[in-house]
Amino acid sequence: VQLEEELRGAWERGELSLHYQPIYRLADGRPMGAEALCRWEHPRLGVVPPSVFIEVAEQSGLIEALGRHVLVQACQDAATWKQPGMEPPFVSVNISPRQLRSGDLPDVVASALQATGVAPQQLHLELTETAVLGDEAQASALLSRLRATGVKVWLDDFGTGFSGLSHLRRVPVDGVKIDRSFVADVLRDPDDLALTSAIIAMAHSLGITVVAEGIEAEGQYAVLRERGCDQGQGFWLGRPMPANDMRRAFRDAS
Ligand code: G
Ligand code: G
Ligand code: MN
Ligand code: NA
Repeated sequence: VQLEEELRGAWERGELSLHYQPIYRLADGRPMGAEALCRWEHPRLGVVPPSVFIEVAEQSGLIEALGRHVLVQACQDAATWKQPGMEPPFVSVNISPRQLRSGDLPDVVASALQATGVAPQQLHLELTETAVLGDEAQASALLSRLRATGVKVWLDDFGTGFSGLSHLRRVPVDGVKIDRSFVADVLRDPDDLALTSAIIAMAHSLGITVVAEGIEAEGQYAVLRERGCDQGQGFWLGRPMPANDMRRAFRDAS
């Protein structure tokens, strides 16, 4: 309860900020965009990781206001990444199950885009597989509505849910992010490599982009590229960084 009280108003007090982790095209190593990751600089406790406070925000309902701030800030930052003559880098924003269920997500997304002048194609929403699992028909309708605006929808932590590959036929998404638990063992465990290759092949047959997360070693990058994985992120490629550093990195890559 105390953390919840302290989280209330934390955005307004400037304690919350977004860091960005770059996402690269594996074929040529070009940075394509970045995932926004929220950080809480607590006045007493120091940095509180989102694995702790997002859950608190989700349980308490604070996630709805926090999620609106995050979307606007992420779009504001992404607006500064555009370079003349290059495709603007995308920003990928995590959406929690409660945000997805709240019903006003399409409006919240539309107003964030409008306020910042960011094109819908530049915004990706990361939904967890479990969030869309509950009511497949309702989730599909919502995802279709979001995608109709031009925003791209990615399934996060893909492979960890129950439904797996068959789900992809019925839930309309633009991309899947292979969970880092598979990527971690892709060089050691033939089953994980087989599963990862199957996800890539299946997703591609449905026209879906595949992103690997948690790439921590060059060997993982190499094998994923060889298997046709489209994009990737991870500590070996780039750690989450403040918005200014991210902007410079995109500029230097252009
Ligand atoms: O950075 P870290 O590995 O601690 O992130 C832990 C979790 O917090 C991840 O699953 C990530 O998706 C989630 N997360 C980070 N930032 C946000 C955010 O702005 N909104 C939501 N809903 N989840 C976030
Ligand atoms: O659940 P989600 O995919 O949104 O989680 C993103 C989190 O993963 C971020 O908090 C980020 O810090 C973390 N992350 C990013 N790259 C790596 C990596 O290479 N290894 C590990 N262990 N975590 C990573
Ligand atoms: Mn994510
Ligand atoms: Na993930």
